[in-house]
Amino acid sequence: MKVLEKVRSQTGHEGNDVMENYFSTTVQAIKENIIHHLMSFQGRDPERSGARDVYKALAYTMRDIMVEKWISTQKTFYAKQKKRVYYLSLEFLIGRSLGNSMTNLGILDAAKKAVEELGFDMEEIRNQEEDAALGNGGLGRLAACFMDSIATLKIPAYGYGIRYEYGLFFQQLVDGYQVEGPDNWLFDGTPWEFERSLPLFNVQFFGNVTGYVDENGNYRAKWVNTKDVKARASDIMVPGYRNDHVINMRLWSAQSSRELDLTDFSKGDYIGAVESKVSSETISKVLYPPDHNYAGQELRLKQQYFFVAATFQDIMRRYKKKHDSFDQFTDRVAVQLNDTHPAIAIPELMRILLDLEGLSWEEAWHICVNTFAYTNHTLMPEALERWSVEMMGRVLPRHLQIIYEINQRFLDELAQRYPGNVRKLRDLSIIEEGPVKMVRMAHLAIIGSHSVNGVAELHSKLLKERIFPDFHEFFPGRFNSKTNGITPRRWLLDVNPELADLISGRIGFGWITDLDQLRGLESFVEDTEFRQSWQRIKFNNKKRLADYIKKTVGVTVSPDTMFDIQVKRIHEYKRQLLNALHLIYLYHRIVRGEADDMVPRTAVFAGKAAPSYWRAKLIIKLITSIADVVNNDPRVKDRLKVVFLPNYNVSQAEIIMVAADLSEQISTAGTEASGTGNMKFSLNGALTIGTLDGANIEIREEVGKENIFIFGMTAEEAEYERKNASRTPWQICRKNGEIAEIIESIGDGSFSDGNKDLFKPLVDSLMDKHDPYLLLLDLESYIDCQKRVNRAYLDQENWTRTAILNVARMGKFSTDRTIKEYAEEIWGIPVG
Ligand code: NBX
Ligand code: IMP
Repeated sequence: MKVLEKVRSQTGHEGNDVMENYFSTTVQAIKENIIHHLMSFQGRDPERSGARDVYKALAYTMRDIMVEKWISTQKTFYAKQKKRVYYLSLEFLIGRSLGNSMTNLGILDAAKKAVEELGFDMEEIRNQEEDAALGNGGLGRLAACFMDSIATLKIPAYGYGIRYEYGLFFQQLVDGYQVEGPDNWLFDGTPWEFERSLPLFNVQFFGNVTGYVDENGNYRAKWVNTKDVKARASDIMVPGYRNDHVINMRLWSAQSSRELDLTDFSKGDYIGAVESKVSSETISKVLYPPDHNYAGQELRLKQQYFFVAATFQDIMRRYKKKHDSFDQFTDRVAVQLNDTHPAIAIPELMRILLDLEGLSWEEAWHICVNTFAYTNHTLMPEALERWSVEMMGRVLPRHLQIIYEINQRFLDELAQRYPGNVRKLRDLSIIEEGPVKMVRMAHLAIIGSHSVNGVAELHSKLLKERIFPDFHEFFPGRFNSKTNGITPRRWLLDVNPELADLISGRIGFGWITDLDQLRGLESFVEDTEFRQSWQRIKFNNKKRLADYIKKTVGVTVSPDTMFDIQVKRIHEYKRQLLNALHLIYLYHRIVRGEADDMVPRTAVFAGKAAPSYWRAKLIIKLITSIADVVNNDPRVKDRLKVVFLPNYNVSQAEIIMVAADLSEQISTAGTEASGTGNMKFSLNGALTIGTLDGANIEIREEVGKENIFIFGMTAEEAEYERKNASRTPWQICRKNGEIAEIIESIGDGSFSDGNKDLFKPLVDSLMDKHDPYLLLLDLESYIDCQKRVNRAYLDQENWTRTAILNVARMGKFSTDRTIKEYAEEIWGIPVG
């Protein structure tokens, strides 16, 4: 306040206008700001600066513009005293920020011109940026898309997460195998964050719980003798689309609670003192890849609690500025838990309200349940998080007590409702009994929230019927569905500027914030000129991907072939292997000379496997091995190429998605919660080949079943087959010689220089009658469906018509729609 008054008196400006547009966005002003940043902050000579310097200076320029808008956005939050939403996520897969912020601020053209006038090319500048890979896959990217929509819809909200020093590992292919390396994305800092010196919060670990009687004669617990770590905030600004609204993601880093441990130091143990500083700072060092073996990983639990404890201190600080009781808490605060990763927030809020604020259990529990909502992202029972009771009790002793108390009260209610039903009590308990007692975080999240949502219709239905039926019965109305989406700003406007221009030229710009308006494109389906432009744009995008492939893996592919693409995390349930089996099928046909009617294809894969998931890594090796054989067999000529692109990330996805003709979404029905890649492809004019799984079902509903290639079992049929195995892989191979041949060729060393052992584990799983992913059972249907794709592609005009209809009917899959549903139906915040 004081600074502002001073500026006002010196400049003679009245009221708020000193603050208004402090940073101008004309070409001239952007140029001046770039030069200013080069000199004042980077100490560079503008005449000798390179693309990287200019990238940073431009990023700082964007950040300046955003922070001004952020300050006024925050002020309106305070002025209007509205309910705020806190989106808690251990992952935000942001990718690059420059393009998106220029677009959303509406200064892309001006910035481009400014950069050009300084002698640089915008493409080159944009390529200087490191990806912020602070997430593993769909869950993390969804959080990033949500932030864009929340800002665009002007919802008072914050994202909270961890500022990992190392993001998702860097994937290299060495001899066709995945090799992981560190993703040191912060080696040179990032221009997008504001590192805050305040607030600096204390986070406790370990220690023990004692009790005392407070001034009112009530027993209160006290957590003492703890080892503490400090949490320091960095803010990353997120601008809404051309609406002057800017929100922030607050990411925490761990900092040693004392610069060097003085007791060690005074004992003369200098190195020990440094080690203990380093060890407290490891908490925010690295993003964990998904692993079924978290249970014993203390550091992961510490990350989760560190993040939650810091976030709740910040939430409380903000709430207490304007309130001196907790009566209005649930009218002012909503917390969305992105999966169970932050679910330790439930006992943490209880601890704050009970131990620090002195509320009764009933009051605290009422606030807790009405504050939290939990989103589930998986149908795999083995992927549900569990922590050993022993470890929880050691690292977070007070939280374990609270969890036990929550559980006891819940079990008492259950016992009342279902007298004598021991099975129910055992199945629903937060604590899993057994040789090693475990805390089931999903149960804690369901019991401690007023809303539990799945991320697509089928997923939500299966959560209710298959994964948590007893909870659904006990808490009717608590379960609901929020179908995922993607932000059209990044996933069409930014990544496919030519297509965006073509679309806007015909139907105007309204679609950017109201994706349903894409329906207007349907009337251009029969417009030959429109279709030609459409095809030219797709061709250009394919050409760009072809160049990228050449540059990264050295394989020459032709943009005249069908680009058949599967990019996503490598996982058995996503069935990259099914795609690989089809490619072997095509290869065999070509070799046998039966491929006259075959459209030349380029099959592209990309994705990372969890470092501990050896079977997924073997699938990568199989794909790269098929690529080696197929791409080097002279009989194949240019009819088939197979490419595995290393190090899939958001910025690679941006090049890939727009270039696809065919999008592979082929998970076993009933396994993929939703998928969001499916939406990105379709929004950019690829046709989908897919199973009736996740959001594919809703995509089919929207685009019409004649405009999508669906094959395979339904979720119900898959469930039935898993139980009854009506057809075994052996029977299928006996009946279908071509399928038998595919499997044999993997087993006999055809793709492994004669080594029959290498892929044996994959052959064994394919031939196992208990294969949970049912690959062989869907293979015939998949191959048939691919034949339909092949025929359809021969008619390019009709293919283009279908592609246009796909884009025209993707309106539902905007995160603007998803977020509006969360806001109105879960958070109790009306939207515009
Ligand atoms: O979340 C994904 C689902 O698999 C997709 O079907 C869904 O579309 C997407 C968004 O709802 N899940 C996901 O990406 N999970 C993880 O990345 C993950 C990360 C850490 C972990 C477990 C899973 N411990
Ligand atoms: P925080 O909400 O305390 O994290 O502060 C974020 C931003 O909101 C600050 O930088 C201020 O611009 C603004 N702000 C913070 N407190 C107040 C308030 O009490 N009234 C109005 N604006 C505030």
